[in-house]
Amino acid sequence: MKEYSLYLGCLIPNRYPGIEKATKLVLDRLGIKWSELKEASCCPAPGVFRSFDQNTWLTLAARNIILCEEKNTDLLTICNGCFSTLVDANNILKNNGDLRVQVNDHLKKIGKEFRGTIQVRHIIEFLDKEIGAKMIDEMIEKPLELKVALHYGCHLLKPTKERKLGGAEFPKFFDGLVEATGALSIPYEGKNSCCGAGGGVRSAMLETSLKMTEFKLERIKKAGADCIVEACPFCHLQYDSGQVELAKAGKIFDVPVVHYSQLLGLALGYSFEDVGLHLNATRNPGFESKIALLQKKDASIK
Ligand code: 9S8
Ligand code: 9S8
Ligand code: COM
Repeated sequence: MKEYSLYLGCLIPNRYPGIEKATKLVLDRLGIKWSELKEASCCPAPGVFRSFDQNTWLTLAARNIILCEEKNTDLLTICNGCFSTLVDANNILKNNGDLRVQVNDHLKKIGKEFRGTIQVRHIIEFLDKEIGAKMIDEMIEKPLELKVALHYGCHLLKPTKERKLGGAEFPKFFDGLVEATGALSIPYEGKNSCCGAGGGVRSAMLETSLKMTEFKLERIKKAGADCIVEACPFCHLQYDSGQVELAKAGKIFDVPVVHYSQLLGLALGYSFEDVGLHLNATRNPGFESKIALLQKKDASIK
């Protein structure tokens, strides 16, 4: 298997270091060769930088990609926003000669050049294609009988023409990985709609963004989910901190939020603290004791 450079982005090291730790534990356990992409900058965030200035966005993204080209590794992201920027920028620069010349002209000033030799991967499509749900299922030590409300997040699926990850309206690849941990991915209304955070909405219009989050949480709660699972720290932040913000207005949901790396970590036998779930703002003691109970069960009775 190839070697991968783990690109952490901004939010995970700064706001949810538990996701970073869980991802590293899980990659090691799955036998994936990885090293952290040091000296990387913000990807930069697609909904913000790309919307304002395409050339600046492309040049900064190219620099991050080049760091991987220099190490001769593919780039692995654990955030939908980072994936969106880096996979799109990589494709644009590989296919558009004019833009590549412009970007390389800027990069020459720091002695760098985009060559187009690596691929950008997102942990979910990567695990689905390179490891597979079946293999993950076989490695599980603590099957987690949980009802999961899965949130794909916009940037993992869209634009559909570019992502080509299979069934943008009714995708299944992430559900398969969730179910490999022993959980049930339950249907709920509005499953593919936005969490409310992206595109600068959380920073510019917090109230509007929270209305979108409330829309999702109402439906997730109604469907009887034990937790939300996502693979994007911005969605994680929006659901997790968003519930604290909504609670101030008397809207209580108490739905725990779990990044897929953390879910997989729990199913591989790592504790709640090992995978950093104690660092969430929204804590639900009922959920925590359920996890502890499920982890006491033996995998042989799966
Ligand atoms: S880096 Fe800077 S703000 Fe963020 S986490 Fe994901 S998107 Fe890329
Ligand atoms: S959903 Fe709509 S734009 Fe996004 S991917 Fe993550 S944050 Fe939540
Ligand atoms: C969302 C990233 S994951 S951005 O806010 O759209 O840039």
